[in-house]
Amino acid sequence: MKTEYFILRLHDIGAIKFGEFTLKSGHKSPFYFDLRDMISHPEILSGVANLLVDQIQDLDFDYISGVPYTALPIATLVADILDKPLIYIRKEEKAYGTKNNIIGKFEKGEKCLIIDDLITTGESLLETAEKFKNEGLEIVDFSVIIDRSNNIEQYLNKSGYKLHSLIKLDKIIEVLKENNRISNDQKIKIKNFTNKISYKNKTGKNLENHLTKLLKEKIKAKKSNLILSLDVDNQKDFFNILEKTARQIVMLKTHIDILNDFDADFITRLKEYSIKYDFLIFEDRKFADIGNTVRKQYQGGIYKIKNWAHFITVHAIPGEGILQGLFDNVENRACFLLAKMSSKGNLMNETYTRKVFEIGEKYADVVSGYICHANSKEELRKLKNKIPNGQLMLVPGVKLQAGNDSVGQQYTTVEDAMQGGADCIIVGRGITDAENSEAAAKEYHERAWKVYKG
Ligand code: S5P
Repeated sequence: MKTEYFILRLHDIGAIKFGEFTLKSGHKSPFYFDLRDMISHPEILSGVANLLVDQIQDLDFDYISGVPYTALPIATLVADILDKPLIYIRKEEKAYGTKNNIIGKFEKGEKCLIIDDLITTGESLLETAEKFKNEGLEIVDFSVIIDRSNNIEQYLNKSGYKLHSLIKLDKIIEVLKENNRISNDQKIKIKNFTNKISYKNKTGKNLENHLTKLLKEKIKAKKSNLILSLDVDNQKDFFNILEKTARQIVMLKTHIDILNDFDADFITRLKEYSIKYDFLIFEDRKFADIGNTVRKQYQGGIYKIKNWAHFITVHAIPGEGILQGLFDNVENRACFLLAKMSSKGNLMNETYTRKVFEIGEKYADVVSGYICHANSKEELRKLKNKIPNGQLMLVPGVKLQAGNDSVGQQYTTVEDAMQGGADCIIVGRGITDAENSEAAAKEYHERAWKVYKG
């Protein structure tokens, strides 16, 4: 069966529908895919199995798996044709008996290819892969029938996976239009819709403010994703470490109120360093009060943060007023919102994080991105996928080895942070407490950049 014919048959049986459908996200979509009924049409089912076989037969794997329910019968046919053993994961975790969540026999350390019917955000495939990996299997390849995502391959690649998709949404539209199954109007509507809701960009705009652009350009120019968090309590140590590490960093993060010998000269010197070594300045003040108070804290007091910090951190907990208080009538300044902290037991649940992204999207002119931490690259990837297009993800709680400190800090590795989609990593004690801070900064810098550049 040819792909074109397969697309037309899917349309015939109502697996591809056009009209107005409300998605889980609340968006109204002009099209809808549901491949469950393919099992009622043996010639389509075996046709798609053969197309998948053509696509994957040269890949290196020991087992085939299908994500229940829709992809499981298809994976069964593919496994039969290729004479490979089939395994799959129960949809509901077993609460009793042998806690065996994989059905079928397998050897740890062997490779499994996963088949699914559709891919949009990649979240469910990544979750499935993680479950297999927890059981000791190696996962490299995903095979999907319809890819309706917006460039999900590149994200999966960064997490170490390869996506093989049979058809993309553009191809479906093209074939159906050529065969007069959809009108030009419908075609335009579908295109507009997919541009509008790429899986991580609800408004369709590239939400890149002037400061975001500047940071992105600096990342490229310095070939560095490293933000140093220089949390020491005196100027001597501060500038000693800065002198040794400044070449490696794209941005310096301060906690100005930690210094016990702060004076106005400190800011003059800091600015000189920032120009000489070409890094941006980021004061991690974590503002969290009503608009009127934060405005005074930001612009006044002894630190006058607004005058020297390109970026600040802000908690969205007080609501939008905090951003109005901070940035109304302020130019050339932006912030990062705390979306998911690294400290153990923090109260930022999924709903909170989502609302932070919503506020950040609305105020994208002053919000350059988000501070997000998670203990695995998969969890981080999920966060990254929800961040509006153009905004950045900075990941704190990063060390060469995962672990904790004694007061709640949790660390993930440089590789996990970067593979999870970090634009920058924030590193403090991993560098400042190292015997040789220069060498440590170099190592963090190089390891992060290696993943970033792919
Ligand atoms: O969730 C967070 C957010 C931030 S900004 N977790 C954090 O650790 N940070 C900051 O990153 C924290 O205040 C500190 O300055 C730095 C991490 O330091 P480290 O020594 O644990 O690497």
